[in-house]
Amino acid sequence: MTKTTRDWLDLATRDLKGKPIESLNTETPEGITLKPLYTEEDLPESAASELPGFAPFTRGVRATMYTGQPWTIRQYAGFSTAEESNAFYRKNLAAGQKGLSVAFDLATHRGYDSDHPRVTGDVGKAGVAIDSVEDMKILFDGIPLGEMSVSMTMNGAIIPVLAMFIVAGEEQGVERKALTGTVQNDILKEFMVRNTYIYSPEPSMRIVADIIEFTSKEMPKFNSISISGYHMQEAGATLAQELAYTLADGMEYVRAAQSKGLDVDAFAGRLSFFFCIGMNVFMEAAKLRAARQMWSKIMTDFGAKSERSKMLRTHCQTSGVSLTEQDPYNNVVRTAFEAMAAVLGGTQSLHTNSFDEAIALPTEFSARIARNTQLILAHETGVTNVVDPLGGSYYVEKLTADLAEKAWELIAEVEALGGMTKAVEQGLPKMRIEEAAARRQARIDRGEDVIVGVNRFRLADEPQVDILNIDTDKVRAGQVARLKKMRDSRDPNAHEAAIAALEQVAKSGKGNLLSAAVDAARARASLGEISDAMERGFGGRHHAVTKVISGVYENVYHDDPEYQAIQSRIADYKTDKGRAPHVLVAKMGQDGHDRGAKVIATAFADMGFKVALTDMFETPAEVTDRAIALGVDVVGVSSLAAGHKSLVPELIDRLKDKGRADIQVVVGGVIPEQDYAFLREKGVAEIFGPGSNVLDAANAVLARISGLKRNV
Ligand code: MLC
Ligand code: 5AD
Repeated sequence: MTKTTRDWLDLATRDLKGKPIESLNTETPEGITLKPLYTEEDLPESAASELPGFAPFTRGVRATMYTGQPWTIRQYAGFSTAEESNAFYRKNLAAGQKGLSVAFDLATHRGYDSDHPRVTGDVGKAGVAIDSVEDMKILFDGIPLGEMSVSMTMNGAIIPVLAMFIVAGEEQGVERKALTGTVQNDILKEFMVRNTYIYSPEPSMRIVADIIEFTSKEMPKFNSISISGYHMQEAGATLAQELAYTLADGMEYVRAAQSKGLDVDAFAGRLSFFFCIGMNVFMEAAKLRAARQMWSKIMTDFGAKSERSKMLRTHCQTSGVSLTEQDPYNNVVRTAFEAMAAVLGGTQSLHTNSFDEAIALPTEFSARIARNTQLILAHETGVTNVVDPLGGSYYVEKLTADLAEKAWELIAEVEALGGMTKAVEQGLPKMRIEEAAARRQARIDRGEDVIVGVNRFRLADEPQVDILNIDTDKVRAGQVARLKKMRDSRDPNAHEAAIAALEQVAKSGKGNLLSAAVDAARARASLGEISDAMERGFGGRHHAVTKVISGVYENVYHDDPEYQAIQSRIADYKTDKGRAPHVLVAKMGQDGHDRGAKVIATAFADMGFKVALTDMFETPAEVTDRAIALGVDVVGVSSLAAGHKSLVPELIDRLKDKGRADIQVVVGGVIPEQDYAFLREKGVAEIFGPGSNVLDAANAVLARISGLKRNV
């Protein structure tokens, strides 16, 4: 006799020895209740009839998907100089990589030339330094831009970078219409999470619209934007938030392009997406399916007629935050599962992270393992043999529908505020994401979210791994020399005329910024000069206001004995000294990652510390002045982009010079073990690497402030 779910329930209840079946439910951070079993009864109606290649594309954007053509293995990379990055790209392509993806250094992201005084610690770190067309030509030397598709992750300084790319193509003899690739060009999420903005939201949105206009007319094979949820998840967003805010951003870009008078079908087919794929395998696959389904509806509502306009095509990258400094070879395994999830979700293009992610940029060895993870997936597992292998799974289909439902709610909230530009100005999505991040940190600290090798199954002795070291002084010197040579040899009249014209386009609101910047790049204007011209035209740079949110950590932790213990120690300190222990959480250099700083500030404030947070992108001199003015006990530097070896010693020296060596400096973030001794020698009191427990950190900082522990 066929069994029913009722029969299953009876059987399961017997297994449970009296506990209710609901005790097996899982509450996800997205607010979805997972049941222990899904059956035909859970299948959404639409799931039965959907086919790949047809709107709403739940099962994939192409009819044949990977059976026809596998996804693009597109590893994000860039470091040091254009020469070195070019050599690295060529090796990778020879070893099976299929598309390029350029990582620029932070100076470039923020629109500064390598010789700018604000970026001395950032040149060539975390990406490649590009100052002009000359660098761009070297970067793609021997790589035919008419054939190889190139992704460039650039947002703030997108105008000079894309202009230089177009001119590099020209000088390779490649017409604009033949250029294939993608630019990230997604500024809204920069204001939300990634922080490499340069101008205020309004002129920034004009830049996006001008690029969509230019590329849709002149570069038909080029994807004008990569609307990115990746960084939201990295910043702590739930998958529903990542999904919702990414699509809401997309809606805003469509409106921006329409405001230029463009027909939706003229540009929508070249909008592309980018998602993060974390460890929740089925939820991640469901997220990509839901994203396609939802975007198809959104674009239909925007009046799109062509099927292509309704397709959500996406790149994915495995999650960086899911990887650990501890027992780092575990990261190979994590990345492999995540890559599988991305492929089961039907991604078009994929980057797999290297296992040394939490410590430094990839070495040649770790990059090889990361690439081979995809090659093995594509060639050995059989995953490409069938289109959408998860289609029809009771669980995944239901999860697809559940996630979409949650995301629609969040989109409605944003739309009610007047769309994403307004929501971003009001800080709503950023706040929601920061809350989610603080909750996640609390779950990890409490061991509710298990991370193997970190909060469970920890190794007694951690293996040391070789890491990539970059001599930034050398890179900077080379860049400065090349800039000088270019400035000395260009035609000053042509250069000045092009810069003046660009400034005028920025100022007047008339004309196309990218078009004017192409002329400037051709006249050998540098990246910084092009950025500055627009800055003058727009009337300045954008300064974000930083805020510490409160109560989130307290909410999750209030009944935890360890948390209560530190609260009472802080209370004792207050009674004793008549004031709270005072900490300044600082971000220095062009490193835009602020999740760690925000989580620490929130948690410490909830425990009872008095906490201040600096603005982003501060110099050591600025942080010194702020620390002294506030009268803090400790400066906690959060560093995720390798600036700690230059910026932190400078901060300590400046505090000393001002007679305030008593203000102690602690450092947290991506700090390789190899650098600990160096930092301690420079006077750093405590170092908190990735995976540090927030309560442990708080105890250590309090001990320092109370004088229980002194520098030796
Ligand atoms: C694909 N094609 C097929 C097919 N599959 N044709 C027939 N049958 C099939 N089965 C066609 C496509 O239609 C397309 O042509 C061409 O083959 C290429 O395939 P694709 O699927 O479009 O792949 P790709 O070119 O790789 O483009 C993927 C993309 C694009 C659309 C998502 O935007 C992209 O490459 N994005 C990468 C973004 C990225 O790398 N970002 C890094 C961020 S790192 P046609 O003509 O239709 O185009 C970051 C970190 C940080 O941001 O620093 O913070
Ligand atoms: N090279 C390779 N990967 C990089 N990432 C960032 N910069 C680089 C680079 N220069 C990856 C890391 C990081 C994510 C944002 O992108 O995985 O977490």
